[in-house]
Amino acid sequence: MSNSKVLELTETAIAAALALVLSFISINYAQVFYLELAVIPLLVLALRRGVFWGMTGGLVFGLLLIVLGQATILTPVQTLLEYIVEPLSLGLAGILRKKDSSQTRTIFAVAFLGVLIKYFWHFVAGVIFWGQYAWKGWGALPYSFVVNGISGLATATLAALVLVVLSKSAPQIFKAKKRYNK
Ligand code: 218
Repeated sequence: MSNSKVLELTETAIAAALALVLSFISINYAQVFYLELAVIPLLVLALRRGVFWGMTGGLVFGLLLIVLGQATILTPVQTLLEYIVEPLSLGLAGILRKKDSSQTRTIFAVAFLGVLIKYFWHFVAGVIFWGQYAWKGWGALPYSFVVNGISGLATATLAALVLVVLSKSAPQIFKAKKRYNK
């Protein structure tokens, strides 16, 4: 295995582990309002390493949530959608990364695209599986749209702000090392 693969694998493991730690201090208010800090290290990974490693980090994180009993499981298909397809697809935002991804507009674009894709799956799962929790008089579709729209916007905004602050103090976080320099 080349040195660069070792670096990428190590960074992927660190990002997934950080995401797991952050998931413990994220907000999940009554399964209605979510503020998910876990996306922050996964977006850093996508910004540094692009789509493949971003998706791999997301997959590892989603599997960790399931294995450690941290996933909210309603049905097998819902679990697949919200804890495998969803974190996998967050990494797709890495398609917008640059050689130097520390620019504010790159960070905003990746954060909003990634979280938009992620919350698209939560919205779909919400319509199919979470309808029984809808407020009185609300259909599953508008309920899921409002719940996931607000949570997605809040999560994307917070993630983008944190990443931009990080990029000002430590821009090197967003520039991937090509290979290990002795
Ligand atoms: C309408 C509705 N309510 C709840 C959920 C579940 N959901 C939403 C956002 C984020 C997450 C992942 C938390 O780790 C989950 C499980 C939904 N999809 N739709």
